[in-house]
Amino acid sequence: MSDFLNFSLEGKVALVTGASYGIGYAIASAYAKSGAKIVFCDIKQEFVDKGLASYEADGIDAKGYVCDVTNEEMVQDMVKKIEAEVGVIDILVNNAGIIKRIPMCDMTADEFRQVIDVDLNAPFIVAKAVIPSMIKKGHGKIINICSMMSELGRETVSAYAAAKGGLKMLTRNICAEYGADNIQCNGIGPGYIATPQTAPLREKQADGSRHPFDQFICGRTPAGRWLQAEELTGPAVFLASDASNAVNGHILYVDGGILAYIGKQP
Ligand code: NAP
Ligand code: GCO
Repeated sequence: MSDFLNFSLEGKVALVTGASYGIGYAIASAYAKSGAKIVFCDIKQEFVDKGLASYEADGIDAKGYVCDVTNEEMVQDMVKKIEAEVGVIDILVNNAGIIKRIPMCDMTADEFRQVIDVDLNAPFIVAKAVIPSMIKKGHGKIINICSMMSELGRETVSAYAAAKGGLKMLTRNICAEYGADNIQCNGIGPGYIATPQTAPLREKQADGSRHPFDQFICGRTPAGRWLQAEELTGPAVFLASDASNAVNGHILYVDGGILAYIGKQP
């Protein structure tokens, strides 16, 4: 089969940041099932250990590293260790992220900076750490996990939207700067996914009714439901494989149709 129809990740080394659970875990697991060697990081050893146990339970041989992706020295050390212990990173997924849902005028500058640090500065730091070896190897794939908030705003998520909007443009700029080195940098923009990050938006109310936001999002999604992290894995494998070598600087929205829909009529 020609490379251009090749969805396999056989023999590739994939680093997924923040992949002990949630979206990162789903993507890393799919990469393993597509033949890749998985390495992931999390900020605490206890979460790395929990992630390793989950991967093992799923029959996946993963390697975990403790690394705060906002810390450039830790990231550089981690990438050197991965290159020595596993191999040069062929695929990077900048997945680690946080959100703070606070009305903008109630948010401190430090809280704003914390979100920008993890959701925008860290993808820059990790990409900068892996690109030199990708250039030497002659290829690389970088996938940044963007968001509906790369395109839309909503109350209480100013820092997150600013970060994810910036991540969309960082994605395009890495494409522009390193496309000639056969590095493809694309984004995935998930819709609303049922993970720990969105659990507060789905919590049952005291009277047992659905959370208002839960009802709102189902009305804004043509699919009429929250999406599952596993529904991102096909697009993620595509963007990590040779099948997408001519796709660069693109944000692939996997949102159940949210961005195409004005919302269910009342
Ligand atoms: P999640 O459940 O909160 O998981 C986030 C992961 O990132 C956790 O493993 C967390 O580790 C890790 N992390 C956070 N800060 C870190 C740091 N400084 N260094 C290393 N790891 C760090 O989130 P998720 O829902 O899976 O989302 C993953 C990505 O998708 C995020 O970028 C998010 O913005 C994006 N996204 C999510 C949705 C959604 O609806 N869920 C939709 C669009 C985009 P700890 O647990 O140790 O903090
Ligand atoms: C929120 C949600 C969203 C999702 C995701 C949507 O509070 O609106 O957390 O931001 O996490 O980014 O694509």
